[in-house]
Amino acid sequence: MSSGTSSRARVGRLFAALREGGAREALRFAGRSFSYEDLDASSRRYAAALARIGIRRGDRVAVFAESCTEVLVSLLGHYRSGVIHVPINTRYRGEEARHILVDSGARAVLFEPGSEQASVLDGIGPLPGLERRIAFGAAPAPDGVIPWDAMTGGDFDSAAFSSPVPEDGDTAVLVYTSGTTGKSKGAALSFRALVDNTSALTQGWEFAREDRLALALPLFHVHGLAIGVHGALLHGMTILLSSRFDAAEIAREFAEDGATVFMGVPTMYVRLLEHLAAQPGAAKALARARLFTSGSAPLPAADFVRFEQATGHRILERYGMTETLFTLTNPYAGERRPGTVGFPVEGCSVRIVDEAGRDVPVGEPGEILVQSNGQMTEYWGREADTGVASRDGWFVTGDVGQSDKDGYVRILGRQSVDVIKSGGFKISAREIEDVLAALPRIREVAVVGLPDPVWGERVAAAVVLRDPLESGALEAEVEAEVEAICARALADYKRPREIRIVAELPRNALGKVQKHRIVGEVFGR
Ligand code: MLC
Ligand code: AMP
Repeated sequence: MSSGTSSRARVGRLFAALREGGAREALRFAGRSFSYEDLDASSRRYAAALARIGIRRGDRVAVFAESCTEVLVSLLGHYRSGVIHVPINTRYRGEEARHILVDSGARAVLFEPGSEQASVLDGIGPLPGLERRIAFGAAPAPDGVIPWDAMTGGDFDSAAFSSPVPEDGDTAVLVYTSGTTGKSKGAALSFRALVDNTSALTQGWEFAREDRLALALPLFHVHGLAIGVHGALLHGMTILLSSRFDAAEIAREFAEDGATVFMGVPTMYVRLLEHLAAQPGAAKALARARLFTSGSAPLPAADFVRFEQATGHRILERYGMTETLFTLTNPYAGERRPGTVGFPVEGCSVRIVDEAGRDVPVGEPGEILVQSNGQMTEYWGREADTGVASRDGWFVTGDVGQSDKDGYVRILGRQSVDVIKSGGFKISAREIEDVLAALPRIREVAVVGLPDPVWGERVAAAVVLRDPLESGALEAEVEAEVEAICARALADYKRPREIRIVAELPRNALGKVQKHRIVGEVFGR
């Protein structure tokens, strides 16, 4: 469970603000404000309640809920007790969520009755090992489910969990991420990785106690979770939390709640720009901000320029990955160069190599390898996959990049056409292909990402039918079937937005499907 020395220095740093923050505002959510003292006390009660129900250090507890106070309190409670926090993407449907619950061996799951996630859990039904369900929110907890009050209310031993239990090498979270293969894998991130990497990154960005972070990124991925929550805790900042992103609400937080920092995926900046076009008055409040950052997908240089014209801010773009956390960033003080992700974060090294693994000259494209102080410990329970991801001590990102003469790195794309990034979510083309291939009418299917100005990429599918196409009506039927099976089996953002029926898929001489040709020849992009 723990690796190396038994230091607790990083865990201690993560909890310093809770220990010492007192009455300062730690969190604002849905119009309510919580001090550091409040978060300290409620997360201690929650940790004590976990112990009472027999959940211990090293056990996994899944959280399947939109961002809210309870999600944050449970995260802190898990950290205190050394229980591994397993967030699940709230857009996931039955099979996707079931896979994470089973793969992580979760002993408990936290959710909100009446929510979409509650119906998904109902559909999944009982699972061996998943002994407890914990509910929060206004709706009453169903029979057999532990209500939130029982986890955080009432008396508790005030000394319990005042010192967090885990060591720095312990796994803090399992963040599930897709790869080129179908099923998602859990990246095990230790306290050491989270604290070392996040503090290096955010010190560079001059995060400070006075900052108020407008946080609308989901807390089930590392962008919102690692930089957002850990960054804010390490600097004792205030989090202005939204359950989901809404451009008008972000603008309001800058105008009325004193927000100073915003982090987003590029799609959120497109939405903010649309909002500013409709409400030009909002730009004034954004102009007063201290910092805007972008990551998780390429920020088009044109959006960088439009945002600067509207607000005077040059968005600071950085690059990262669930498995390695954040490895490249533009400088805070120096030139933030559009279309680039800057330089290695302190504690990280980056190489750009050719197919033989040799460093390429400046300006030449190559695959990006990284060594990171935020490197995951393993893919949970998947030793072979963990091994394959590393080459001579370097993590193989699968991304292609080049550096310029000043050392700024530019991300050019990915090695694999089977990985799609849409709105900042990573999507496995294979997973969608497997779902569509189950339709009796479909003989073959290839899923690709099409370039898109709002989403970065949009999911599209080229389909070969078992019977030759008879009429246009059939095309509509196929679309309806695809839509229906996706609605049952896949998160909404994975549904193909364009479907084309083709006589055959383009292949090379060896019979391998050529996806780049599908993008051009079938979809005309
Ligand atoms: C929503 N939709 C998407 C989508 N999100 N379509 C494609 N890609 C997406 N990412 C679709 C829905 O299916 C729906 O379609 C329609 O958009 C409206 O849904 P919504 O729920 O109202 O969308 P919205 O809330 O506006 O969501 C957009 C978004 C969201 C950008 C806020 O996608 C998001 O939170 N993305 C952030 C992902 C993230 O945090 N990534 C970090 C990974 S970590 P329809 O047809 O049903 O109407 C990482 C490492 C690193 O990458 O370096 O950071
Ligand atoms: P994830 O697996 O969801 O953590 O996504 C990581 C991937 O997101 C990386 O491997 C990149 O492909 C992509 N990514 C992250 N940040 C950037 C960026 N600034 N520019 C381009 N791609 C990015």
